[in-house]
Amino acid sequence: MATHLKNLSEYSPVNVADVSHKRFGIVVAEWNSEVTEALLSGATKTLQNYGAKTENIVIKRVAGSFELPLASQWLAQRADIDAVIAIGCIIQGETRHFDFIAQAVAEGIMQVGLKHNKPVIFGVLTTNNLEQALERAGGKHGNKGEEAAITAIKMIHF
Ligand code: DLZ
Repeated sequence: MATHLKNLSEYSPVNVADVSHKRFGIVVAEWNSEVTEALLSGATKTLQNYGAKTENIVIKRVAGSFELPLASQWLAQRADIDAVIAIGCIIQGETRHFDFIAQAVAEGIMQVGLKHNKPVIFGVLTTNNLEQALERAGGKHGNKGEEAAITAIKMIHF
């Protein structure tokens, strides 16, 4: 578990370790799939470690991170989904594409959570290069997918 995240049992008086009756939606961008699939794996394993059932984790794939907000909305508006995790990896290129996509995705994902009054977690890496992304997708800097899953559980038990 990421060191900066508090132990879940310290975080809330309720037994947050049990999410066996919760349903999660995960949207995964296919761009930089080597990274995003590793993030997805980290997220799903973490949810399962805290009791989530495989059949209660709905996974949907979209082309790129720009599509994450709308797809997150499609999941967030489902009454049976308790929290959504949006997973992507945006890597700095030689054009300003990076800035536009990163900004739009962050803003869009936040808006979906506010609109649907439901946790929509920003599990998107924004890095200078692939190496930095891999370091955060199971490498020396942990796995942002795991962090996103823990954040979703914390928010469900706010
Ligand atoms: C076009 C594009 C570029 C240049 N870079 C990335 C990236 O680093 N990460 C990512 O998730 N998606 C990228 N995309 C694709 C856009 O997110 C989007 O899928 C397309 O612009 C179509 O809307």
